[in-house]
Order: sequence, then C-alpha cells, then structure tokens
Amino acid sequence: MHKDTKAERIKRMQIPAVDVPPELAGRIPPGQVVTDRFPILHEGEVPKYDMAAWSLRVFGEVAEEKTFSYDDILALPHTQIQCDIHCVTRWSKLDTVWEGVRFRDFLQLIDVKPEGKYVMIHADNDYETNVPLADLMGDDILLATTFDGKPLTLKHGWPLRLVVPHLYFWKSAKWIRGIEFMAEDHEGFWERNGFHNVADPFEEQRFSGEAIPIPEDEWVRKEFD
Ligand SMILES: Nc1nc2c(c(=O)[nH]1)N[C@H]1C(S)=C(S)[C@@H](COP(=O)(O)O)O[C@H]1N2
Ligand SMILES: [Mo]
Repeated sequence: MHKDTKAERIKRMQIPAVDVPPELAGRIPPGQVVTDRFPILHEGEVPKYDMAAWSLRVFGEVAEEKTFSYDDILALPHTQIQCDIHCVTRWSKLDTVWEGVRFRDFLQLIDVKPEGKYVMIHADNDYETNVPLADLMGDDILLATTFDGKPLTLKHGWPLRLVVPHLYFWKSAKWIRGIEFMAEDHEGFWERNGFHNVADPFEEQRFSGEAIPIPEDEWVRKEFD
C-alpha cells in the first residue's frame, strides 16, 4: 500500500528525460525541466484581501514585536533581482525578475534577539515554511511586491511574497502575513508532509524520507501563465 501523500506521489512519478543545453549546465539543478511559462501552485484558495486590514506581523525572538501596513512596506527602499527559480515539481524558470524589499534590509528595522536563528514564514491560507535566518541574508532574498515589472498577480502571491531563489520554491511563500523568529527550527507545512527541511535544489533535497529522485509532473496539469 502506498501512502497517498504528495511527497509519495512525486516519488512514484517517472523521471523526465532532461536535455540541458551546454550553455545552461550549472544553472539547471538535477532532475529539473526549464519552462518559459509560470506555473501557479499552491494549496487551498487564493486569499481575498481588504488592504486596509492587511498587516505583516514580525514576532517571536525579537526585542519588540512590530506590525507593518502595506503602505509601510511600499515606502521602504526596493531592490530588483533577477534569478532562476526551481520548484520541487521539477519545473525551473530562468531569469525571473522581481522587485521588493531585500530581507536583509528589512531586518534593519527589527531587533532580532541573538537566539532568533530560525524563521517561520506565516502565510495565507494556513501556509507556513521554515528557513534558517542565515539563508535569508543574501542579496537576492526579497519580500517581493512585483514580478516582471508589474505588481504581483493575486495567484502569484500579491500583495507580498517571499522569494528565496536558492531553495526549492515552496520556501518562497506567497501571501505572507507573519515573520516569526525562533530559537529552534520547527517544520513548516511541506516540511511536515514529506518534503526536505533544507530544500537545496542542487543537492536534490526534495524529500525527507529515502532519496528517490523521481519527478513530479503535476504542474503541467495545473494552471500557469
Ligand atoms: N501561501 C502559499 N505560498 C506558497 C504555496 C502555498 O501553497 N501557499 N506553495 C509554494 C509552492 S509549492 C510553490 S512551487 C510556489 C509557487 O509559486 P507560483 O504559483 O507563483 O509559481 O509557491 C509556494 N508558496
Ligand atoms: Mo512547489
């Protein structure tokens, strides 16, 4: 009997034949397929927002809890990045362009206690994902408000999503509402459901169980733009 979790389904699927052009070698993690389209993947519903009531709450191991309105976020200095993104369902998209507040810059507003070494990103609807703080300090980690020069679409995470290009894209939570600093690592939604805690695509850290490098082609049956 197979357990029918998403992680188990992914493991059972066939590995696609991947032909990586030599000029892209090194940019495409093992087992990934490049697409020009932009798949839309999430659990649950796309949230509906009353922006007057929207807030981003920063809490946990901080000297002072803080809450930001969307206008507060928009007023912060914005940075543009270009990056490749890699979903555990085996699509990769190259040279994506995002704008937003660099996480490291945002942290200048937050007095994180020395013990706050881990972060839980809380998102709508009932989504969360964990990332070590050290993984969020890079130049290309954004609290993103735009994609491809335009405001994020609702389905891609408007008004605010995290972008963590060096980890599988489930760590890049859409619709984020809370940033929690933690003294110990705790698992997020997919991390509790069979996915790898670290999620480095170049190490193929897809699953937390046995490392069966098998594809997910689920995304081709879903929505994309
Ligand atoms: N809030 C929320 N964020 C989420 C998800 C989700 O289910 N809920 N899914 C993640 C996964 S698995 C992926 S691959 C990306 C997909 O982002 P996209 O729909 O913009 O391509 O969002 C991530 N962020
Ligand atoms: Mo994903």
